[in-house]
Amino acid sequence: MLRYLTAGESHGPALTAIIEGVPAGLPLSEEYINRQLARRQGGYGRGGRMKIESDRVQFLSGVRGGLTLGSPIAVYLENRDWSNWSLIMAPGGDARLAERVVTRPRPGHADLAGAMKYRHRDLRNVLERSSARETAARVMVGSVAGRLLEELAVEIVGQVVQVGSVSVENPELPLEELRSRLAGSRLLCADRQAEQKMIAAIDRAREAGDSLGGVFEVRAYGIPPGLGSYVHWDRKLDGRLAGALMSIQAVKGVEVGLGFAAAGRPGSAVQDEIFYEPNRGFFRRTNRAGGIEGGVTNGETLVLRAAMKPIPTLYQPLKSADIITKEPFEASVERADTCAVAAACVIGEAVVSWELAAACLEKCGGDSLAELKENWRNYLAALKEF
Ligand code: EPS
Repeated sequence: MLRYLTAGESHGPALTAIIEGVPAGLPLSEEYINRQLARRQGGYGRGGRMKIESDRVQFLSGVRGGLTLGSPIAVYLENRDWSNWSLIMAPGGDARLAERVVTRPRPGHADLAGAMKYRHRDLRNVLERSSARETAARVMVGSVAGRLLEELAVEIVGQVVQVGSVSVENPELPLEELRSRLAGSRLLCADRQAEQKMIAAIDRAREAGDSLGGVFEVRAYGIPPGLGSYVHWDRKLDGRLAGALMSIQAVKGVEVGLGFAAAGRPGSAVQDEIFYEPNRGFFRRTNRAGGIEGGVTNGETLVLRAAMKPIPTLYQPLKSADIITKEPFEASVERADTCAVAAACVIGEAVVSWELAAACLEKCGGDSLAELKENWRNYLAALKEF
């Protein structure tokens, strides 16, 4: 079983993760994870914090000589901003803490509901953990899963398909073309014309003190039929993937395949008909289901989309009420991202990689990579015989 825990506050000393269940013998380097972290930090529209951070991990356990050991992998990621917050965030407490108590909940954040739940009188105790800084930990975890999937020839590709009201013309590009178009993109967008318009929209939003959301898509290529299961609700892979994507900060909606559009079509325009050719086996000519039927992968490309709301931290004031004085005030901030959809897309790739790696291990098991690959090959061979 693959599992992980993360810990860390946004302005605390570090983020950490413990990952358990990764087979032994998987080639894994800190640099590999750092490359994914750098992608998360990029994307046009990020704010001042990303100029401070330069996310780089250190393995504390579970990896030796460039290979996983099969033991828990502990990963450590330092917050550079910590040096500016070490008194306020000190575990031992400091007199200066009292002057910096946060009592003004920001609309759209976990601040107020979180404080009510945990009986906090300082909203910093909520916002430090609810912050999207935590997603750096999920990218480091997800990239370990991504490394495992590479060994099984599964490829995960994310692309931004909408920012604000600007959408890409055609998200259905062949994989090679999609890859090459994404390579030089500043927004993880494969449509250069749309990207220019998105960048202009982000500039306008920044000047207006506003923020923008959008939609990103994550595709998984090379997934065989039979991952996940129809037999019980918590084994349905679409449910797990949707839960993982939905748990990303600011994500408000998830679609698989046609998603919400399927509701408005007649049944004849929603299902994917099944064909058989001796050298190809069973296949579909359409992929409206997005690669999953009945909670089980069907061998077609997995297509998932997530909608991200505009970041709620605005330079424009929003009405709120103080938790101590109960007085109304207007919430505004000094530092925020204008648009983080490209970052969310990288996080989406990470959480999808995690769920798929877990599903692959559930299907084919293996304490070592060699054993997993043997089981995987046998499974693929059996599918050919079906
Ligand atoms: C975030 C607010 C900003 C973002 C942060 C998420 O941080 P700060 O409060 O330090 O200005 O930069 O994102 C990250 C730190 C990150 O690594 O992505 C929030 O409130 O969610």
